Amino acid sequence: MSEVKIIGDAVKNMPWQEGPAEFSGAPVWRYSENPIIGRNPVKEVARIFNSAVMPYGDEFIGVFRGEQTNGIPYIYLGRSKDAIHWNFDENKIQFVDEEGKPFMPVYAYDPRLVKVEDTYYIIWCQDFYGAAIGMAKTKDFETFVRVENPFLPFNRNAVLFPRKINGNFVMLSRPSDSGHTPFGDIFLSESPDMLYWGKHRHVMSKSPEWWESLKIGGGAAPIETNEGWLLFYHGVSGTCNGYVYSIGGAILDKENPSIVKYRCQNFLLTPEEWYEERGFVPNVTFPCATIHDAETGKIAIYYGAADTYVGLAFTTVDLIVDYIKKNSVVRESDTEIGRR
Ligand code: BMA
Repeated sequence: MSEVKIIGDAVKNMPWQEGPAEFSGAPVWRYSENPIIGRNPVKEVARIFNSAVMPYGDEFIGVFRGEQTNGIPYIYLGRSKDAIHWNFDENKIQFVDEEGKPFMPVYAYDPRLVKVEDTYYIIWCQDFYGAAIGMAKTKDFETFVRVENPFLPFNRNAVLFPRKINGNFVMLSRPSDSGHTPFGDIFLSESPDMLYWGKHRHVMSKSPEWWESLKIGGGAAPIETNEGWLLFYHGVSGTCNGYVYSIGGAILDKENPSIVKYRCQNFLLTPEEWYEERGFVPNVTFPCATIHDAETGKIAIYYGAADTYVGLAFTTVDLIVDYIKKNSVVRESDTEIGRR
């Protein structure tokens, strides 16, 4: 067994459930009480899914995709003592501009929550004359100030790295089209100031494996380990009956994360349970966050299920890095610097 180390903080009260002694596939197991968030969780919100959580003080906080009963998605704040049972604010997060004036997106979905230095950033998808990435920052989860939109449309999937690399903020994103995008690779962009983004690099493409043969997109914020950045992402396959979203894993180079060091050819989790196969959009497992404990190496993966629920799955950094390395296939488009 490897001795991989998570570089980060210890998490008090880490959500956890022991796994089986043996695995037939990837060493990832679902929480037995899944889904952890059911239908109609908040007044006028039909479903919460594709949401991101993190430790906050001795407790937990999260930004949740709330699909309102009128069909418009917005981001809601939630708090929890155990990262499993969540209390949501009834009102959606109120975003303001730099002068403190209300500045709400038309809609907002698939939020990620990432702390870089002393600031928490929320990254989501919104309308910017077409689907694009929106961002806001907060230090206290009371005032949420919008940050300039980092990219032009169309782009519907972005997540920040939890620290600057070589002095710059780094963001993964997946440029797309205006529809349900039957293509898509993961790219990386850098910014010195969260205002101007550049030094764009290609990180990884879809692969010939069935579960990620149509498109891929970044998922949870990368986890720093001594082996590199551990990335849980989503891979999509196009069946005759619609898309299937599975969870994949890769390890990116620490100093130059457009280089993929290892990439698991097998999915880590694919829709199998009723709450993943049945819902508003069937056959979706969509990772948006992890909680990870540097002391024990435990990892809890939070994923949207069937665009209807939130599911929780577990692994450890030793088990998952070992599995990704043993089943790794990297191609030229993964290992190159990604600059043409
Ligand atoms: C993607 C996004 C996700 C969603 C998925 C499956 O394009 O819209 O929010 O979970 O499709 O419907």
